[in-house]
Amino acid sequence: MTDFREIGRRLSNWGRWDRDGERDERGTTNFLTPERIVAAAGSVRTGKVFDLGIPFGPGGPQPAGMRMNPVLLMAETGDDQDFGAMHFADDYVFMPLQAASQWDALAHVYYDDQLYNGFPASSITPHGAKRCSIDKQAKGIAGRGVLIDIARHRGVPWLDAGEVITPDELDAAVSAQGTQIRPGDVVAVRTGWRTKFVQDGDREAFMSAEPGLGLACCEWLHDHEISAVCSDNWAIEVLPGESDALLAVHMVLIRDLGMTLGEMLDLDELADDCAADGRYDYFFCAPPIKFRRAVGSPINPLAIK
Ligand code: UVW
Repeated sequence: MTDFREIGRRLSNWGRWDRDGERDERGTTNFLTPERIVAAAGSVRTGKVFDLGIPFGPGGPQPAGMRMNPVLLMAETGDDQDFGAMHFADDYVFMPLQAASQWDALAHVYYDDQLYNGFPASSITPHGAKRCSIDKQAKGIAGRGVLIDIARHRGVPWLDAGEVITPDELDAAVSAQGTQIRPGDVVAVRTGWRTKFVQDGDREAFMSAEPGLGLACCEWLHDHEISAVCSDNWAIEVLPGESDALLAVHMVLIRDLGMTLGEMLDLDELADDCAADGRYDYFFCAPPIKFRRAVGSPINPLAIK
């Protein structure tokens, strides 16, 4: 079995972005420098916008159990109001912040009593995370996005549960697409797992296992100085995983590299367009909602070509 701790130690970014006595809480989104954001704007050529968020509602992928799908409740419908000509509608949403398209904050996953950059696990309290919460990513996340369409590269509608994506396969797909990976890129890896869910609606199957990145991909993401990684599955990584520890890729990426993960994105329309015009890069923009001390945030990411 692969030792995720050894990989984590080797790839650690702890201390890398500490400045003037300030300990960093943003991690790899520090790769999104002003120069790279200016360069990323060059990927906008047609003005086509792709909405990569999945719908937030009762049709979501959460099965009965740990998390639930978002519930919308109307506080006002405009009925029975007496404000003259004006009527208004108001609403509430109840949802786990991890229930649909989302960023994982750097406080979302930890091990051995330490979060990213050595902050103690006790930073996470019943009132939220005092360190590495999602609002620390409020300035972004925006920059050059690159889609790596593994399902298309394999010539299948989707990869099956438990199928591992390796660094060699990432390289092969990138090269077949004619794409170049640059430092600071936000990479989106398409497995087709959401495509399958849209077809069969099987929540238990969607959540009980999945195809995804293997542990060796942590090094690939580190060496390419990727600022964030996204996927169309729910955990980025292959499940069951290759380590005896659950969510080993999460532990290395979030806690050791300081890399935020974008989960449950809808990459299908974008993937079709990239295959049609042969261009797999775009301007990517997905700011989190600034929930104070939260360990994740719903997002509606945009890819603009
Ligand atoms: C866990 O399930 C712990 O993580 P995520 O929602 O990031 O996949």
